[in-house]
Amino acid sequence: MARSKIALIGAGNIGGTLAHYAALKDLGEVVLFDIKAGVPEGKALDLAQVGPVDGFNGKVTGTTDYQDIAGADVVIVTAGVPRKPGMSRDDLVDTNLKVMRAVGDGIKTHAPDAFVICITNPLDVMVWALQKMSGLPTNKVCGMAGVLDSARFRTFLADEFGVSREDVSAFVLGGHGDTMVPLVRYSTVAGIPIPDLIKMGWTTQERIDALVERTRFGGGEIVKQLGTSAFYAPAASAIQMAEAYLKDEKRVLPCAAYLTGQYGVDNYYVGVPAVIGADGIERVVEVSFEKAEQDMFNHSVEAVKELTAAAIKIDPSLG
Ligand code: A3D
Repeated sequence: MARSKIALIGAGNIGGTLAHYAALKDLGEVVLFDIKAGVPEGKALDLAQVGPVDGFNGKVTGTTDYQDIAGADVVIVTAGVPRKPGMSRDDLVDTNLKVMRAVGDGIKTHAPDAFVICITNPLDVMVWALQKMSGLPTNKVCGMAGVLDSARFRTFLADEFGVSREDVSAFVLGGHGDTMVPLVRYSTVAGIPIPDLIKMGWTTQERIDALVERTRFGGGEIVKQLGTSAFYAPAASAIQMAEAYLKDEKRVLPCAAYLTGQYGVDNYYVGVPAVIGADGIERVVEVSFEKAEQDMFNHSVEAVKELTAAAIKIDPSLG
């Protein structure tokens, strides 16, 4: 059987890390694409030379030519610019929208059957634009944010309780911005909901509230220290989604999915739990909200809608 092909559009910090994870997990042949000649080729050569040491045989190549992504099964998009300290994700709209136009054309022409995972920020608007610009079906285009935001919340919760990170599950829904909605009621330690753990005296509501706030600004915390965006955990999160598609795992993962009435939202990409399998986003899972959760979710959706309207102003063909 032929190996799967994974095309990575953008060979920067996340792109390079994605290639490394994809190779180590032997997910298939990896093609790194970037407009900066030399970068994808150089990174690919370096990564291919990891093969003899770590035991993977899939080809890793670098290119500046879209023809080389032809027939890709998965395309992961990180092309564009990341945040610098003091910037919000929303400050990137103008620049990254133009990048999505070129990437959308490349995918439409050369990899129209791929499952596309967008990571470029501001995520919910970029994935929405990329779907329109590529013309791929909405179930085959999604955004990575929820797995990362949930991983951040899970890390903070595990540290708080002094338990394994693996035993903590959490959902973070809504847009990938400061309005994201970490759902405490649906977050558990080995199936025990956080509110029960508060009653059991493991922690307090105040401490959980502080962790929710830290999760909301978890990306910014790293930008401030590093001077640029996080890349290890974002790459690991997108690879988990790619693997779910390639292996038809039916994983239930929070991701930016196109909504057609679910959660009362129509024609926008918003972070929700979804089943990922061989058909891409196979199903959106609709959980019920309490009043306060619904208010937070609505607030987050409003932020996504406002930014989408701003994108349409910049590129009226999207309207
Ligand atoms: P960086 O290391 O700068 O890599 C971006 C790469 O894109 C660079 O190598 C550029 O040369 C390349 N590029 C620019 N324009 C094009 C183009 N038209 N076609 C192909 N390649 C191009 O950034 P990064 O890898 O750290 O981050 C990439 C994106 O991910 C940024 O927009 C970040 O804000 C975003 N990001 C999102 C999350 C989420 O959770 C959604 C987390 C972290 C970063």
